[in-house]
Amino acid sequence: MGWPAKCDVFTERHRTWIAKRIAEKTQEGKLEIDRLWEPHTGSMWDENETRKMLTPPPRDPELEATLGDITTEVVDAIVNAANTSLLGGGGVDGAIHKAAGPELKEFCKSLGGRAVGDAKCTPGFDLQARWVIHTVGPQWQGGDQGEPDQLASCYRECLARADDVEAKSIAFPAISAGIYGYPIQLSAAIAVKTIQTTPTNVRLVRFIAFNKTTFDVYKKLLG
Ligand code: AR6
Repeated sequence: MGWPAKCDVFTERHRTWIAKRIAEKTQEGKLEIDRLWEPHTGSMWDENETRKMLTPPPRDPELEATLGDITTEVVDAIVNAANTSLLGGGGVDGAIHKAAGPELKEFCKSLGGRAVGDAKCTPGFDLQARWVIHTVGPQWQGGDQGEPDQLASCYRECLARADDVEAKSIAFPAISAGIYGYPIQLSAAIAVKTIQTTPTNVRLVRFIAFNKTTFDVYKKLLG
């Protein structure tokens, strides 16, 4: 079977065939919707429907760990481990606000804060990253006060906000693993597992470790 001749409906057989071709092309890294569209389809085809059908389902993002300072990351979005006020603080929050410049705080004033486990996107202002996604991690209280679910929620919500703004690459600090006291072994395991199990259009997720111990934990988890 080949590309169907001009027609105004996709038969089930055509859909199956096209899906198979897409899977092959995606694996080869050669999926080019415009080229697939052009010679084989015509004015009687609904272009939007075709494009929707030709868009492959999201693939798993690439995951990597880096040792360094998140404020210098060249990605679409960096994540800030903020507090519920979203108005800045110490740790990575302070570093991000300092590097982004005073406009970030001004912008954050209009947001009205955020609950633990939630996330909100702002521009990156003076940062290399176009976006900052602010999330509020839980404070470690021994692990039986809902902290694991709240931390997982932070990672999920950050990916959702990244998808909202069509960010394709994102860098995360070890949310809650500093001032909020979450043990790094536990927090990193939740970070990696949540990212691996959350559907997203983000293509690259980078875990930024601020020290060697944290870096080693991520490296081990990522294999
Ligand atoms: N780049 C990458 N990671 C960093 C950087 C940096 N520049 N600076 C620190 N880290 P923390 P939390 C690491 O304390 O635990 C703030 O006051 C750090 O080593 O920044 O979620 C907020 O306003 C650690 O591994 O965030 C809140 O009140 C990780 O980032 C509170 O701290 C998170 O450490 C949030 O505490």
